[in-house]
Amino acid sequence: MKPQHITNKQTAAQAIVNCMKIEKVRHVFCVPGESYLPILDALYDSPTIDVISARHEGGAAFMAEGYAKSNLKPGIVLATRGVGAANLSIGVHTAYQDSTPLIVFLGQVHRKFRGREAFQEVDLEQFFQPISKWVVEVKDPERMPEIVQKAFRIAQSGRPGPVIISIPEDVLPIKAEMYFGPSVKKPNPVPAQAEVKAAEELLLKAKRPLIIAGGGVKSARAERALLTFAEKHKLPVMAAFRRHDVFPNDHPLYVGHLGLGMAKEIRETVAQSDLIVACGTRLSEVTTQDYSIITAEKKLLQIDIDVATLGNVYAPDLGIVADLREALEAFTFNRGDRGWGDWVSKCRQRYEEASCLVYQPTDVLNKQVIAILQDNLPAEATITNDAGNFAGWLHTFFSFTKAHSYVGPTSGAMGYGMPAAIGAKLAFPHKTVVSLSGDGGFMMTAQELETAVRYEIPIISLVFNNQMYGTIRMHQEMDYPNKVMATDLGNVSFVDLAKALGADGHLVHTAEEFRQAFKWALTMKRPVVIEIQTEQEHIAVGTTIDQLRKQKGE
Ligand SMILES: Cc1ncc(C[n+]2csc(CCOP(=O)(O)OP(=O)(O)O)c2C)c(N)n1
Ligand SMILES: [Mg+2]
Repeated sequence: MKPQHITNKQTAAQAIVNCMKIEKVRHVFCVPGESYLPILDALYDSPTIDVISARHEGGAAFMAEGYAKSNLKPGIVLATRGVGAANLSIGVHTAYQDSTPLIVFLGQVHRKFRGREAFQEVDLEQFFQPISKWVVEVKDPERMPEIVQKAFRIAQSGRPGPVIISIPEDVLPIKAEMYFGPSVKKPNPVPAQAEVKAAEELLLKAKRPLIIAGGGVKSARAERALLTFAEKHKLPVMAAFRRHDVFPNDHPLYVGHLGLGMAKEIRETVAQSDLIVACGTRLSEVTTQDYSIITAEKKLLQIDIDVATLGNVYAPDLGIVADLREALEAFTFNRGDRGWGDWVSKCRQRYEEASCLVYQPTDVLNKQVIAILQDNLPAEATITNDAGNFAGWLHTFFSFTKAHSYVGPTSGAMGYGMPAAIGAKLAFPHKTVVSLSGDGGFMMTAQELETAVRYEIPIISLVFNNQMYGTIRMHQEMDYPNKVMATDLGNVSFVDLAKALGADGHLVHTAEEFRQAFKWALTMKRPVVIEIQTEQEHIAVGTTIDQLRKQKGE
């Protein structure tokens, strides 16, 4: 490494915190452990970094992931040895699947005890290898800055993702001369001229092109470039799974979201397209609807910052490694009047049919709640969500119009929504942050409400309580009708739970009650929960338990 500044002797733990300062880290999320007390001590001496001590490492990791996904800066997590590592691994997996920059520091057992199955010992390098971009154990204290700075670089460069640093506890207090490099600047690769030309030729030949925009557009902050590009050529844009905010949903060029339980109208648009322009999407199982939508007769133009993502699922006719903003700005071709206007209008019409959100008092409560949210959320707001069928109404009907207004787990991890809201609120304190969860998912990390209370982080949590693991019940009814097993849940008062944890809450049964409660929540300066009692029968968007049973019976 090219040394930049040499400092006086300092401990390896202080070096870690100094690396954080070089990268302008403002928040770290942790559950404390005796294995890394020197890092906590170095943080004690560093008032520019706030430490958020969570109730569970899974919660801490989701907070850090939600923080990173909101403001595109790396999320930092600290935890202890095998036990903390096991607990937080769900957040690491989410960061891996969602391409979110995350850096995890784990105290490890003493170097002299390694390999003896010491107290709480886990070989962290093996443990995290399949779900991280890089995992490393630091054995030499003087190499701490080199490795930590490399971790910051790897987490953010190319396809972002999680990096794990394991540090034997005896390494942390050792003093050494430390050499620090400059802060990380992400490389922004530009497409070659020949690639731009080849891409333009593909586009010009297409009759029904369709852009699928994914997280790569968000991490390149290329939303505006995408809008300009799409507008110039009247190209339809579809959002990849849980990347709703990549393009304004109310724009005539937005034509839908490739999600779970997708409407047939949206599927029709993809089926009719003859060129897919995959922009910063890894074409995941959900985005491609079980790898079904990109058929042999379609052309595929894939642009991604990561060479390993190109062709990982489908061999593209043309694959370009580039930063999405650089790539979209490089396309300067002109199709003249032969734009794709007619094709776009049809696609948009289909999207509107599938997602029409007109407030009807007869609508199922879940849908009315989304309509009320749409009308009452301030312009500067972020929505986070958990995994579960309650989210279907949000994903189908809510219209995301601003960049960086949605934070959801493409990993489908339950328990994500509320802790991610804590992270999002810390990232953007001026924004209203609302999490949506089911009763099942909320209970997986409900304890973090106390973390929000302790640090005075005012988030609004909506809990859709249908007293069941509804999504799994739906699959159960589809495959094994009338045989309910393991999917019923007890009757929890989420309002009482919120109050017990120091937050506030309201129980609602009707749309009108929800409207009042939500208005009240917006005025609150502390964490609040709105428990929405929903019916089991309306198990998913557009279907009921009775209908599922009848379908199977036919
Ligand atoms: C951590 C985790 N465990 C299990 C699952 C499988 N799973 C997906 S949705 C779901 C039920 C969600 O229930 P709830 O949060 O109450 O939402 P609902 O579907 O009832 O609206 C389960 C168990 C998962 N996605 N994540
Ligand atoms: Mg439920």
